Amino acid sequence: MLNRPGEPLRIRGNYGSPYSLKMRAVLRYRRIPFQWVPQGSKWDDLPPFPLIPAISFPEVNGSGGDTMIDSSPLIARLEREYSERSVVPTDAVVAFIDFLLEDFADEWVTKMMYHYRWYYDDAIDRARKLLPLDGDQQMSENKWQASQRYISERQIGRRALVGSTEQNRAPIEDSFKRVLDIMQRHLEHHPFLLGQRPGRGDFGLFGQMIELLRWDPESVRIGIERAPRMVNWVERVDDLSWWDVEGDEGWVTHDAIQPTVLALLPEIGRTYAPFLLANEAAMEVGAETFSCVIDGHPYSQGTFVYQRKCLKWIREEYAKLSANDRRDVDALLAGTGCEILFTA
Ligand SMILES: N[C@@H](CCC(=O)N[C@@H](CS)C(=O)NCC(=O)O)C(=O)O
Repeated sequence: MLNRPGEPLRIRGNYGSPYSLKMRAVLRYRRIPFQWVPQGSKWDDLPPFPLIPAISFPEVNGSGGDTMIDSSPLIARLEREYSERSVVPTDAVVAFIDFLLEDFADEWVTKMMYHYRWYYDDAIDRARKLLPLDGDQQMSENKWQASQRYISERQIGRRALVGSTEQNRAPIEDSFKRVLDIMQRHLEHHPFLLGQRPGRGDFGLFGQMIELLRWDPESVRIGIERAPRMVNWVERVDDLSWWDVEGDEGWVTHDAIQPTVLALLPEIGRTYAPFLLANEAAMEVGAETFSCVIDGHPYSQGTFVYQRKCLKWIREEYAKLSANDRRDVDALLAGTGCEILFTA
């Protein structure tokens, strides 16, 4: 079915999917009318895609509707097509930091999410029982049992590819705890990462963290212990349609980014930056797996084409900065370990 002018966007997702909840939260905050379509349900008539979320855009002036995936490019498209309540900071330096934070959340914090969902037995038990019901609450008992087996075997089988292994446990879990500690401090004084309004980094972090802090038993327990403010934050960011913003107001200027947000940069430099470079180097020689040192621990996983693309996108955003803005970004990144993204 093609959308017609005036119809809402349609978003295919499920409740266990961090990127689906990320995009639903963006649409809610931006007050863009949408209809939620549970993936694989009887209501799901969107064209097939390998990933969720997918968003189906209405037809405008006979242009033909279309459907696309991938949350970051989707956010960029929504920015082009809807002007109110933007999630991109107006200061190019702040926007670059926001872009980097979103990517860190999407690609590194997601490892925490996958790990806490598919590594611990009680988490696996919960996920395998609940996830199949997203698409069909009235699923027959037999089908439900079969779906549980299928999903848990498949996801457990992919742990090593994503990086959730005994060897990588310390770098992933330690990073989760440090991010929680930083956010607990940050949220003591500020509602969002970069001012009085949420940016793309907030939504990226929200998507992963709502799963970690509301779903998966071990990470929920750690969250309550270390970062109750963050647990509450994810509930709030899920629906910010009520949050008032005036035009372009509310963003921090680049010389006023909070120290608690700047504290996330060395976290990126300690974990995600060496990961991205090692993945890129492995892809260049056609390796299927790679090893590197993250936060002093040996770390190995399968090479990821998509994450090489992420590194390219980060470099493109950096290249787009004016000379002055780049100088300011360099000053913010100096000594964080993130510099290697641009100098290697
Ligand atoms: N880069 C994509 C990632 C989306 C993604 O990985 N989605 C997961 C669910 S959260 C998925 O659909 N995985 C395919 C599968 O499990 O079959 C985005 O930002 O939207």
